Amino acid sequence: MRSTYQHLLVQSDGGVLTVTMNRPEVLNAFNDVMLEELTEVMEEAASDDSVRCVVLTGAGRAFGSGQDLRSLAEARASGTRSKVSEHLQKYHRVVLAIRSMPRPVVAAVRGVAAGISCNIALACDMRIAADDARFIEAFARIGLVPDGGGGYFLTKLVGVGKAMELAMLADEISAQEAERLGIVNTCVPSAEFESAVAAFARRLASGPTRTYALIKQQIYAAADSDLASALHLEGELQDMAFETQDHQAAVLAFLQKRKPEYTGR
Ligand code: T3D
Repeated sequence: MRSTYQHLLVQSDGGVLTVTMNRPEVLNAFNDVMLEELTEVMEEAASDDSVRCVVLTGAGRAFGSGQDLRSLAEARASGTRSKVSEHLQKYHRVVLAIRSMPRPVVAAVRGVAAGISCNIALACDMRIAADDARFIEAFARIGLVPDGGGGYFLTKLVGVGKAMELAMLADEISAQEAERLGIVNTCVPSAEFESAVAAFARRLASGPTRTYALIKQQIYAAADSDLASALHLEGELQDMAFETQDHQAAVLAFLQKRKPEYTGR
């Protein structure tokens, strides 16, 4: 992993990789450089055994404001803009990198998460929000459909009717409402946000990492399959979990009345 990026801050500590989108002057709107850098980091983290949890967050007062509309308008005016479905493939690559990464990825959302930034937060495995967070499927406000997997993620998280409302009306939802709807896992007071995110990430980073990778595979497959297929996959994944050192050491620790220590192997 590189030591510096143009629009990201990347910091590794105790197995937690914290990736901060860093264009605060435009509320961390995505330009192509930031999107490419984020994709690079997520793809590299997936094969880096020292990373046991990834936290994605934004610098300053926001998580992110979606696609940079100024660079979009400039590219359009200069005729250098590719077809939008081609441009979207770049976003799809980062969404798929997050979903397939064999590590838990947590979005830590402070302030606004709008447009495709909102949907990248939804692509993460879990979300922690500060109580000032707000989520906006802003697309319909500018005549677009939710992209970056938004239609898929929203439907899974809140169901068809609510997804329809959030996508069509594009109203802002508060952190508290997002927690009630199941969009965020937990909402914490702003003053406690950083310590709550750090504690959550540290806990995940000191868990049975290989088993977490299997759980991630299991939960996402189950969301898209029938019971018979889910039960079949469960058996295959449990065969693998049974072989991990963390499983075997944790059983021994239980029998010896000790707390287990997970090495991630
Ligand atoms: O390219 C493709 O592949 C298509 C994909 C599209 C994906 C999408 O994400 S579409 C949705 C794009 N995003 C939006 O439509 C949201 C636009 N922003 C807003 O509606 C508001 O800024 C917010 C509701 C997010 C926040 O409002 P507020 O009042 O807290 O902040 P603000 O004053 O509007 O913004 C602060 C600054 O950030 C401001 O710049 P200034 O005036 O201080 O120089 C504003 O222009 C800038 N900014 C905010 N969002 C964007 C942005 N600059 C460029 N692009 C943005 N998306």
